[in-house]
Amino acid sequence: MTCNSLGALRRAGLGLAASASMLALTVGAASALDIKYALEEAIHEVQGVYATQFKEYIEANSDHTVTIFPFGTLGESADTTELAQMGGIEMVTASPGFTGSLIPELNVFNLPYVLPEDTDVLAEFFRSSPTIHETLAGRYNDQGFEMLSMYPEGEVVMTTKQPVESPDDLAGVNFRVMTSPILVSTYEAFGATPTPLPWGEVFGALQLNMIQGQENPMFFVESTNMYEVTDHITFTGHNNFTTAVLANKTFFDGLSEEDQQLMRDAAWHAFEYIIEYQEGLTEASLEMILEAKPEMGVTRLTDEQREPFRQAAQQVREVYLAETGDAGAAVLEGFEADIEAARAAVAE
Ligand code: 6CS
Repeated sequence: MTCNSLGALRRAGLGLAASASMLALTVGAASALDIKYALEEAIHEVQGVYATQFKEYIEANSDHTVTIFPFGTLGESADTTELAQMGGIEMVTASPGFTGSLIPELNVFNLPYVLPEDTDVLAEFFRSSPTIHETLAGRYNDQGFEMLSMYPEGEVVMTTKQPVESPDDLAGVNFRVMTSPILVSTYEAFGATPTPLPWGEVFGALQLNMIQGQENPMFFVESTNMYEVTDHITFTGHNNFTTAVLANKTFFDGLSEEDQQLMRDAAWHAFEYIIEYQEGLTEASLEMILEAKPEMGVTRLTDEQREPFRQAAQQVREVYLAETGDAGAAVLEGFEADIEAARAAVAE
C-alpha cells in the first residue's frame, strides 16, 4: 500500500474500521456490515448516481449499510483502487482508463472505434457479454477483486482550446489522457502529444495552459466545468467511457451466499437504473454548457472526417495486440463477437 493510500485511510479514520470489519468476517459473525464504497466521481455524477442506487437497494433489503466516499475524499483513482485491493475499503469504482495499467486486457475498452455507438446495443453488450462477465471477471479475480458490474458512462468527446477536425489539428496539442498506456498510444496515433494525468490535476493544467485538451463524456465536461478552460467540443465517435464496480475479493468470498446474491442483485438493479438515467444526458449536458457559454464551438465529425482517426485506430489495435499477446487477442475477438450478438439481440 502506498503512503498516499495509507494517508487516505488515516484521514478517513478507516484503519481501525477496516480491520474490525475484516475481523468480523473472519470469525464468521452474521452481524450487519458497513460497506465502504469509493468513487472516482462526485455523488451527483454518473458513478455517484449508480452508487446511491446500489446503497438504497442494499439498505432496503438487509440490515447492512453502505457508506459512499465520493471523488477526492480518499484520494485519486489509483489510491482508492489500491485501498479496495488491500481490503481497507470493501468496494470501489475503477475505470479501465486507469486499471488498464494493472490488467492489460482491460485496454480493450480503451481501443478507439471498437465499442458500438448505438446506446441500446452498447447496453445489451454490457449486460450480456461473456467476455466481460466470465473472461474479464476472472482477470479481476486474479488481482483480488470480485467484479460486480461494468457499465458505459457516455460517448467520449474531446474538449480543446482550438477546433479539431483532423489529426493535423492535434499537432503540438498536449492532450491529457487517463493513465492507461494504451491511451498514450491512441493520442500519439491521433497526432497529439499525450499527457497522462490523474483527474485531480486536469482543471489546473488546462487553466495554466500546460495541456490544451482532454477527453470525457459530456455530462462530466459539464459537471466539472471543463468548458470553462477549453473552447471547443469535438464528437469523434471513437469511444464510450467505461467503468467497473469492484468488491474486495476476500471480503466478497467471506459473505454468506445470501449476501453475495444481495450484492449482485443490487449491482444489476443499479446497472439498469444507470442505463436509463443516461438517456438524453449527453444532449441535456451540452445544452447546459451552451447556456453557460454560448460561444463554445461544437464540431461533429462527418464519416469522411472520422476516417483518418479510424485509420490511426488500427495502429493502436496493433499496440494492444503486441502488449497483450494471445490472451489479449482472445479478449478482443470475444469482445467483437459479443458486440455482434448484442446487435442481433437488439434487432430482434
Ligand atoms: O477523466 C477522468 O479521469 C474521469 N472521467 C470520468 C468520466 N470519470 C472518472 C474519471 O476519473
